[in-house]
Amino acid sequence: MTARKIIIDTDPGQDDAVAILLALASPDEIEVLGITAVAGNVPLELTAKNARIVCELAGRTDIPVHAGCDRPLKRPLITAEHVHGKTGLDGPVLPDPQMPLAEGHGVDFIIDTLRAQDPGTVTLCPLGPLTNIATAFQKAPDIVERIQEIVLMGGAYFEVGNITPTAEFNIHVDPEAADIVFKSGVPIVVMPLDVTHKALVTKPRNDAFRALGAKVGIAVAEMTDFFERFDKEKYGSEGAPLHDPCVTAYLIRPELFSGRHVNVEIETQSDLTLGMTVADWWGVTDRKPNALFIGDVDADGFFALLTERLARL
Ligand SMILES: [Ca+2]
Repeated sequence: MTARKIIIDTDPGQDDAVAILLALASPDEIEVLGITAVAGNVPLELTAKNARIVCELAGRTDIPVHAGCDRPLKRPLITAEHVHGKTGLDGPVLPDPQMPLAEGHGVDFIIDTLRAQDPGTVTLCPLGPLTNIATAFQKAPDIVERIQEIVLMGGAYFEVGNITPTAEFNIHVDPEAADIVFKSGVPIVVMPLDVTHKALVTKPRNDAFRALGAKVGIAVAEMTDFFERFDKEKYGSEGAPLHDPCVTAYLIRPELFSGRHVNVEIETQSDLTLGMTVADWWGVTDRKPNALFIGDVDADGFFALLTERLARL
């Protein structure tokens, strides 16, 4: 099996950090061509910095990290410091990155990489608002058919919403960008809240990260400790959901996940339900399926994979 080539588009975010670490710890399955930062959980300056902090934590200063778009296509930026803390990566004390940002805009990196690689060999992994991806599609429509697949974290159907009663954060922040991506015709795999809310960092799972003893395991345990305060208070759940790592885990062990190939459309008009992912889970329309919408995960298998891989860093 040759490693799958991916670009990670991200707004770190503690859970983004874990998703990136999982990818970097799995070179047999995943080749990270580069990372593009986008404004989301925190402003771009911080997400671009945090992405480099994570690469340095993994000892991978060779990964190019590009800064992308600093605001959504048509709306002011909404951020989530209430979840992730002021830095976006609150929890562990990690040094400021020494590695510089790679030259060139993140959107151009996505375009140039897709044009340079063979068609159908690059997967995009968006872990934040879809601004960079949609901007790349608008600027260079020729790249759309060169994408192998998009595996993204975003949306919700049964869990409905987290930033509003009916919308998940990533999609709500830039619904116009999400609309462009979901209408693009690219094969899409969606990790909605429906599945990520089943990937909970319980105390034993957090202890397993910490017990790795290495720098990475302890940092991840401290990140999820921080992240957890918010979700325990909000949902009364037994631990914090690890949203974004579902994306990179799917690339390594897709059999851990199950879902349905359905039509997903994005609400862009209604103030009340802006950014809602209207998934035709029950097949009640004749709208054409455009996404594999994941609904379930083998959570024990997921955490076993994560712990085993983080131990390698
Ligand atoms: Ca994220």
